[in-house]
Amino acid sequence: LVSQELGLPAQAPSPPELPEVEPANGIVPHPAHLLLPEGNFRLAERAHVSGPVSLGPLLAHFNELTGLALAQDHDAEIHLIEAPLAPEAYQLSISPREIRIQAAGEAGWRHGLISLAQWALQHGESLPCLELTDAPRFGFRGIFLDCARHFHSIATIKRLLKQMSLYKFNRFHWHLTDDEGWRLEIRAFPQLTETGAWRGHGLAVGPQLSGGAEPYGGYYTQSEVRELVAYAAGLGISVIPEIDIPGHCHAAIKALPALLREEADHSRYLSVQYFDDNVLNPALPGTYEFLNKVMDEVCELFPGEQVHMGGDEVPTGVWTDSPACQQLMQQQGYQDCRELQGHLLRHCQQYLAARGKKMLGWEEILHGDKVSRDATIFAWTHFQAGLDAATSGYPVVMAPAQQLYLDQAYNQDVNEPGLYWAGPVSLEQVYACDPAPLDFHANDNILGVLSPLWSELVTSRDRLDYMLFPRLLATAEVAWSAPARKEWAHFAARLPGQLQILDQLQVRYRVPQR
Ligand code: TNX
Repeated sequence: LVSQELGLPAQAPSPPELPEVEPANGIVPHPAHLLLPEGNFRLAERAHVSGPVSLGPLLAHFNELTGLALAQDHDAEIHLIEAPLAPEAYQLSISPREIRIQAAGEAGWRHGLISLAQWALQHGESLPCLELTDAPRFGFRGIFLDCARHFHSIATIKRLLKQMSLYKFNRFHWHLTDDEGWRLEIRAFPQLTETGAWRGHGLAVGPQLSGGAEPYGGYYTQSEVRELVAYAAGLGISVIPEIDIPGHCHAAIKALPALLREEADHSRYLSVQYFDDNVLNPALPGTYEFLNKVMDEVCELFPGEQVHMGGDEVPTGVWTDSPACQQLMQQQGYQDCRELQGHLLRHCQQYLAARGKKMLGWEEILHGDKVSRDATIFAWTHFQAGLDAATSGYPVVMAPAQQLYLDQAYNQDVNEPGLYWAGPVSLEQVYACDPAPLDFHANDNILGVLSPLWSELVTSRDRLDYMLFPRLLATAEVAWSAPARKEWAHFAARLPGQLQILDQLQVRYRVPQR
């Protein structure tokens, strides 16, 4: 059955089932099928690896993780072998004489090497023998980092990408713009980062408004972005940029008032985060001039197919007193203000489509019912929103705040850092998330999972580690492992071995408490 599920060739009858791995030393995410035959393999620090392609980058990553110095050579004891498996599937076999990793190509070999790296990090040079067959449950396995509320350096992001690769994530959702800062260099509008990437005391964007406080912030140059995207690709991770519009645009509006503000607009509103001037106006020509140029540069910078345009949390009351909006509504026969948001996002979707890209957005991009069914919906307010979107025929990424938000506190203890609006979110709650319940009829539309780390409160790398780990491991298993392979007690028993790995990688995780 396993071989059929994974698209593996039929095999000779497998050996009798041996007891599974002592959970204390296990692999996360839990593989689809695992046997532990007798014996051990001695892994030399400079062992040789053979393979049908040049393995340089794959081995460099393995060596960095494990501290070993594997090198490619024909005369080898570790073999990467081409086999007709599904693209991300792999088989890892460790026998006393040799190690074999079979896969259709790079993605599978990488997964196999990662499992081997976890095994080596836990067992040292004497590796217990292993027969492992594996493939992911979902194709979209993502981690999200908000780099707008607080700026995180390229070095910090690279470190996160390495950690993600150790748990077989393949999407990095990069939140690049928000009220508190615009972090992406856009050549057409230098003001966006000259002004919009900095803030001083309080929430005012721009060092000149800092009231004496040191300017704080930062941004990514286009060459840094290109380098990061290439770095991620080397780890099997594609980077999804997010330009969050039309809400969450305080920094952009402050930076480009002549283009983005309508003087005669007297609408009064307040965003959830207390901004009263953070929404783009869908009826201004300047808005389109701005967005088109931003999208041009984004499409060029990010080779992936997916571009996230935000769409979340547009406050009520916006646009009601805008002459330009009133005119557009009349012209188009719109009844509801929310149609203006749909109008703008439909433009973005079409503009991106003409450049070969697909638009992604938070669930509110459905407001006004104007985007077409190939927009991917990121469900965040609650689980049911994802099921509803999938039922309506949209592809969906599940990111329910109550289960997968890593900015929420782990528990209610007064000293526990984090937000609470959807929480607390314990390790066990993350683990319990099942993104595609067995009896749900539109499971085919559920692409996978995203765990976001919003960073209003993430002011340091230690805090980042603390909020992410070990919850990121639970998300990894939610995204990868089949429901039949997921059991909290088993995961909890495998955790100490993983924490030991995180110690070796100097990750400042939260020590799990009862
Ligand atoms: C809601 S989730 C937001 C963010 C906040 C987050 C805090 C979403 C699409 N929008 O702007 O940072 O809550 O948890």
